[in-house]
Amino acid sequence: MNPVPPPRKILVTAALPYANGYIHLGHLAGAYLPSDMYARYQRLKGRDVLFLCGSDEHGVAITVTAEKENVSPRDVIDRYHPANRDAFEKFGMSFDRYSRTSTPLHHETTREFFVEFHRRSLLKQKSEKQLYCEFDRMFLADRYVEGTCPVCGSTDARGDQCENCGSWLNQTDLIDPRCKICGRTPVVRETTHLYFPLGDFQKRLEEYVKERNARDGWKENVLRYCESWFREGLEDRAVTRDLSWGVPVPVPGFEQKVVYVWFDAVLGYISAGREWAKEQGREDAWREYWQDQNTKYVAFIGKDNVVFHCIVFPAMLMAWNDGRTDAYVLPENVPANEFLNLEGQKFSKSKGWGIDVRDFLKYFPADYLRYGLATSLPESRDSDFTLRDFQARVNNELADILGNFVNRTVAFAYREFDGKVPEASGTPGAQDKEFLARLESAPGAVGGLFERYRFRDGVAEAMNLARAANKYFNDQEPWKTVKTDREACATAIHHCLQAVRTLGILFEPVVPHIAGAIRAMVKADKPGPGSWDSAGKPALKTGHSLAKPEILVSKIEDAQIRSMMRDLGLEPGPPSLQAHKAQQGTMITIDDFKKIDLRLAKVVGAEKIQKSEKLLKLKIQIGEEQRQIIAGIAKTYEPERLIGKLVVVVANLQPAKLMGEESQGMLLAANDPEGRLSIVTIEDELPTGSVVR
Ligand code: B3M
Ligand code: ZN
Repeated sequence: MNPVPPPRKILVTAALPYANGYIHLGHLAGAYLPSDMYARYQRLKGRDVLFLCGSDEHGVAITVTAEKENVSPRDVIDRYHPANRDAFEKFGMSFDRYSRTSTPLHHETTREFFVEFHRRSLLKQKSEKQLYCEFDRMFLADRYVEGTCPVCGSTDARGDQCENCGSWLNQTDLIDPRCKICGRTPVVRETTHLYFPLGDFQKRLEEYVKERNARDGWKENVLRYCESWFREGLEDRAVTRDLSWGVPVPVPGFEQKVVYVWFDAVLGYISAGREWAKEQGREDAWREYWQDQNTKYVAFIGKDNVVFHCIVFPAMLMAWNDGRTDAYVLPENVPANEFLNLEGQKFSKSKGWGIDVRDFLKYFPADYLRYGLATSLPESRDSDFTLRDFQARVNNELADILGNFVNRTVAFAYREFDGKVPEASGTPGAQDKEFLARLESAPGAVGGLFERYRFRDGVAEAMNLARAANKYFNDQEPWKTVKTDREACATAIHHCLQAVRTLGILFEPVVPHIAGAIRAMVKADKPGPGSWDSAGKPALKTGHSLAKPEILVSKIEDAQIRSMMRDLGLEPGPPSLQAHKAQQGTMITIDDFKKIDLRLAKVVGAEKIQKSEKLLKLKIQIGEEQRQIIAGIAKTYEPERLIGKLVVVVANLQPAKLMGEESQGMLLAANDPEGRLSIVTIEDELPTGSVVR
């Protein structure tokens, strides 16, 4: 007999969020929900998973927050670390360890790497010109300086990185630099730092990305970022900073400086593993994952961290591995997501636009949010999370498809078959066979997508199974056959109950709480490691008793969304909410109304806007004038259908930019609470420019 091979080890990490603010929905959609779905799925596949994360507690992100709030960096991290750890837990993140980088153990890991590199003379000492604020009397490391990005021209690039174009910058390249603390223009002074020879690794890094991509299929967006780095050419990078908050540099003469935050942050993943092992009482257990070349290591991140995970971290690990026998595994894949917007706008702390997880979960269960996010993940491009979509997904899919199928099936068995699984004694017909085959193949279909980091599609596939199950139930018409052909009825319900259990496993990675409730209804065991593959095979025995049916998912009312938006100060809401507000609003005078210049216009051109599902770019004629209007009607109107239509526009609205396009006015349209929409048109052909009242 062949010995059973040990289960494949999978190491999963999710980016370490800075402990300088609360986790919001954008973070979840970037790295956290996908990594958790992946880890949960792999455990069900029977793989030996270690899932690590923690707070990033060093760097200027922390010290700037501390200065702004007039507290110490320690105060900042001690506030946000526990808050974020708890928020993740409520959201259902199944980390094996959520650590933090301020621990002595992490400082030790960082020192180990640094000292090793220094001992092998890898780090080069260089004196370079850096920006120095004479007023604040300090070198302006990283985010302490802002200015205009030399690559894209964005005016709020930071010393180390431009968020707008993703470039990793050298601060002296910034145009019009200014001190983040006092706003003054800094001077250039010389300072000495230690540099990591990233350029020396370029060839090997290119090979590495190529090889891993060939093996595990890297995402297009990630490959594109890497290529552009390689094209520019990698350079030596300073790995020390003139700051006092961080890991002190363990090299004589440099004790007054700290290690660059990104150097220590990526090592935080390793420290989290060491901490986990310690807690297990097996201090070296972390090596079984990190230092076994058969481990598959997957690093989940958001797009702004690509360079550090696909280039810097692998280079650091290569450098370590070159001189050691205790070699680390490199990421097999780095499935970075793009950004999630909220109601069409970027999450922005300074503009007060966003929803923190801890706030959201005061209003809705974590699984609703998980499902809403899973169906709108920014996997290949930026995506938009709207509360209207969220509500629709929960109501129309989670409640009406999944919840309804489970409920009607169990309720039927409860009522007609004594709360037990009836016998499937009838001869299976074509529909039965087809349905059973579908059930059996579902775990492979959903799992195959998860393996390829296509979580949106995987979740859609799982929901499709629930759809197919509802259809099977409908086609079988058990409510009729219960009177005419009890055997056929029992057979159908038997199959439906098996499907309930299957769904209770396949939905575990995305909505673990609801999946548990589904399994509880058919009294199915908690799925153990390895249960994924057999999830589609009938497992409930005839006569197996069921629990009392319960409503699994209750629908979200408009009012619930409204009250959350109001409490969180989020305006504007979805169209139905705006309409509602208008109805409730105060009365206006005729003079107020006269301020609005409504005009008849003709649509003379219309086209889709790339990257937007909602927006159309219209060219309209108002008298002599032609204008461009960006209208959110693409889901209802094909551009061609609009040409020649007589419409009504607000002609004196201040121009605004939508998706980079200027909109010079607004088109009137009616919206209903279901999100349907109809533009306002004029019946008879009056001249364009005519006043509308
Ligand atoms: N803290 C940046 C961020 O939160 C950084 C990630 C570290 S991952 C090692 O986006
Ligand atoms: Zn200053």
